[in-house]
Amino acid sequence: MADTVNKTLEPVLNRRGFLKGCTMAAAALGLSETMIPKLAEAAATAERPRVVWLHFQECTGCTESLLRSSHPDIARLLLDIISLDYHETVMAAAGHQAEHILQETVNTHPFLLVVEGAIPTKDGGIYCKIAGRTAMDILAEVAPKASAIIAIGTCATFGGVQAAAPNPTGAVGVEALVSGKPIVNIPGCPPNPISFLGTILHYLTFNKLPAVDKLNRPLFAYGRRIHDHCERRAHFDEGRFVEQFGDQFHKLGYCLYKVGCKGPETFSNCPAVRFNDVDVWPVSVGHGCIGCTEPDFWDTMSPFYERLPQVKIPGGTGIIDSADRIGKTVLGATAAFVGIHAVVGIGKRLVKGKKNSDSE
Ligand code: FSX
Ligand code: SF4
Ligand code: F3S
Repeated sequence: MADTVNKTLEPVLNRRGFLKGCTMAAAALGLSETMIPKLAEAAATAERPRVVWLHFQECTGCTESLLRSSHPDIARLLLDIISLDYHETVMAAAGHQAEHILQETVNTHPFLLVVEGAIPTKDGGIYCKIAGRTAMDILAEVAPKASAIIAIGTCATFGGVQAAAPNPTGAVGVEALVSGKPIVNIPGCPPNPISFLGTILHYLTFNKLPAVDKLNRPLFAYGRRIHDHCERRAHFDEGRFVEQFGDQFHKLGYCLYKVGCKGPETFSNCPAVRFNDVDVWPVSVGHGCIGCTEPDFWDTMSPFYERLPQVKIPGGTGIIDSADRIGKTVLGATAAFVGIHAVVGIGKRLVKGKKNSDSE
């Protein structure tokens, strides 16, 4: 049945593309190069896990970014290593045939469940129905039969934009309704495809889901704060900020904190793994992070263009202000460096602090 899905996409990967995909996934997982053959072997020889992919309240951006990304290797590698038995967006089957496939898979085989989209709970869940059944009912039937659950996207993990105040449909993420099953959350609006692929490859290689933080996000992808591995961090530390979009400091690539960047409170691998073939991420193209991997970010991270209130900004004027003075100021510069980082250290503790224990 996976062939039904594969036929709508390009043919399977050649060996080179396969290894390239495994190499990217290994890097994202933080594994050493020596693990690449093991990853590739598991991907090639392990029994392809059956995957049932349910769509609820969402924009399908997660699927779009995964399967129609400009990086075809990721999508094709994924379709090489899993058997995507049910996926409403890309499967050829429709109507009763599609429902039959769903029933057959969940009732006769072990399978991984992927959920994309929030689940509306208000008024008996009537705000999202598929084949005459509510998302709540479908999840209640399918989730207990799954070996494990991957919630993909901020909608399926934390409710997403649908759950933004006043949350008119009572939208929630999977965890609010399902217990007693291993659940991995891969938030992001949409998340980076490599975080999903890395989770699947980890499952195939080590026979278990990856280690997670207290929000059930894989540590390999969400274990570090954006701010701590951002290429503009040196500007932050030096007190060099964009004051408004389009100003001279924006053109110089200064830190976006004052125009609303939420990197100091957001945990994700965006600066490291980046997006698309051109290696970009929001901050690299001049827009602050809006915190899309965090719970309730539509409420807690907005207004998106106002600065976070609890981050102490270093007031430095620069460690070395002239190349000519480098030699003379080395000792002073060292002292200034320590001083500035002490200030930033205080700032870090002032940042909500709710997840510091996970990442530091
Ligand atoms: Fe939600 Fe996925 Fe945002 Fe959209 O489908 S995470 S609205 S990008 O894409 O669920
Ligand atoms: Fe990067 Fe944003 Fe932190 Fe500035 S505030 S260093 S742009 S993450
Ligand atoms: Fe989202 Fe921020 Fe990354 S907005 S895509 S977590 S840079």
